[in-house]
Amino acid sequence: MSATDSYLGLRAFADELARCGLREACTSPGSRSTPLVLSLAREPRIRATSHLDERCGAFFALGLAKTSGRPVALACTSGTAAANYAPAVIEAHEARVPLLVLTADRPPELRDLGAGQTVDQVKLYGSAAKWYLEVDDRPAAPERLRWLRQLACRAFWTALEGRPGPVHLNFALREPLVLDEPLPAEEPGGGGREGGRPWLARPAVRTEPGPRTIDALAADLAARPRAVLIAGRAERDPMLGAGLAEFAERAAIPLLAEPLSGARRGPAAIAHYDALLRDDGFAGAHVPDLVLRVGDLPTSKPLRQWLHGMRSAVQVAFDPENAWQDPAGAVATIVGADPRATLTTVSGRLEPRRDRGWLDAWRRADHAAAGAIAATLEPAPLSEPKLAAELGARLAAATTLVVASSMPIRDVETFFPVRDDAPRVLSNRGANGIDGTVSTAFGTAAAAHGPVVLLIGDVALAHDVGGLLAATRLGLRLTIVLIDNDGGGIFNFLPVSREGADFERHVATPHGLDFAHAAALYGCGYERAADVDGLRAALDRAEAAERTTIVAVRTDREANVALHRELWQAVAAAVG
Ligand SMILES: Cc1ncc(C[n+]2csc(CCOP(=O)(O)OP(=O)(O)O)c2C)c(N)n1
Ligand SMILES: [Mg+2]
Repeated sequence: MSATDSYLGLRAFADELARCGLREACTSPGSRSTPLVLSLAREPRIRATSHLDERCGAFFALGLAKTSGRPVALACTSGTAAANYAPAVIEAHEARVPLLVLTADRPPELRDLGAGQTVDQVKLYGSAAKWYLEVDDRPAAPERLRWLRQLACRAFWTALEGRPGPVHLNFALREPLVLDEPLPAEEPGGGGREGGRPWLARPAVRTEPGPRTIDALAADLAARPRAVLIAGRAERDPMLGAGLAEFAERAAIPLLAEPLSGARRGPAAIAHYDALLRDDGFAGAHVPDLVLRVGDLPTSKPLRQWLHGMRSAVQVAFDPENAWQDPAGAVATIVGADPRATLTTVSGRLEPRRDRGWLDAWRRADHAAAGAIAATLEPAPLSEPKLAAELGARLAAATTLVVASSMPIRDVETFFPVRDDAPRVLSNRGANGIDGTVSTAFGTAAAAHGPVVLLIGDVALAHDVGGLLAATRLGLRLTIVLIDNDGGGIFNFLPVSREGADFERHVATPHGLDFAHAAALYGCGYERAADVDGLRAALDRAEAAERTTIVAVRTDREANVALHRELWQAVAAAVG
């Protein structure tokens, strides 16, 4: 077997991925992966970005795939290189993001014999990979090339369709790994199908609801007027948020939408449900009799507990991707049809004059909560909640906001206003990791049409500080809003915070890092903002800058807990 055979096969494979619609590949360096990486890089319809750290590369691919909605290919060498993909592959599985993970490996005759950089890569990502296949290295006969074309299509469509997720192909590659003659233009067997069509097309399926589903939902809504619509993270259908808002308004039911749903909009949206539901009096007096759930469960713990504690409410989940978002076993019906299509049809069946008293009660409470929050934050210095509220009010509709796990995503959920022109909000909430956040945001920046802002804590930034390399190496621009409370501020809310020095050292993990040095190392701008005016000016400058800028806001973990408690009390008093 010659290198020409390997390259002919991989050229057909890459051509077929491009025909399916793949546009992005993230490569990492190595020797065994050379034919794989060069074949992707040389396919003109694919943009191949290079990442020297596979963990960063995989999270970058995740951000690209989330933002674009298309599968993204990853290619790396053998050994621990491939293992470094694992966190992003797990997140992609949990969050249902399509990835094509292409790892290079030794052929069977070199495995488990002490050959260099060889580890067991068979099913390396376990159940996180939706589909796994060993791909051997074979002479480029016509039937082999036809199989590789079919394989590329199958991998692409498998990652994208049904429940999207990562597909792992492990390529055994034999030496020589580089060509010693030009690759012939002709492909044995004649190449792909006419007209640039993929070998195998798989038109997307949108599951329309059946008449019985519609009848049942319409009957539920008629019989149970105290309904709520809960919307959590849903990244696939860009029209879903507006569709849910329209339905909630027509049905006159409160819409409790996490910003990750894109549905915190329209007159039925309730922005401050997290703060409202912390008040037992409010939560108890506003128990619904029907709950419609779309997308992931929102992050809010009070919301989750409220949903879990309901005995009499009928809970209906829309789950076209078979994701089973119901840890408490509260859901009575799962509708597998597309939620937007279903609710649009149901809204045609609603009684024309539904009572608006239930929705109005929620809206009055939300209004009161917003007033209490503003009155508490207004006179106080710049804080974590104020920062979230400020971003919620200021970011333009064309912006994409990437939010780190821990307190940033919670503050965005609690303090973002209702806005019809809200920015798109993305977050790695499949597995809730704080890892790979910077890289995910750069991947988003590579795919988004408008500016990208990252809201991140200091521990999460320290965790993926190497991701900053994309700023200069790939020439990508982000505004990074860093909340630096020198440790994991989220843990100060927990009982473990009473454990003194052990808590500080092993849980809060203060590090004392000055991220100005990280900014300097990675060629980024750096500014500190001490108050709201300073923050606004710094954000203006960062957004106009040609390079990535870190805008750092220093906060105090204990004061942050006290402020959150003060805010929750103020909301409770306002609605009590
Ligand atoms: C990879 C990973 N490791 C550990 C955790 C547990 N964890 C959750 S939040 C957090 C601290 C995050 O700190 P920071 O980013 O500074 O945000 P803050 O809590 O201060 O808002 C940690 C370590 C996690 N979610 N993911
Ligand atoms: Mg922190």
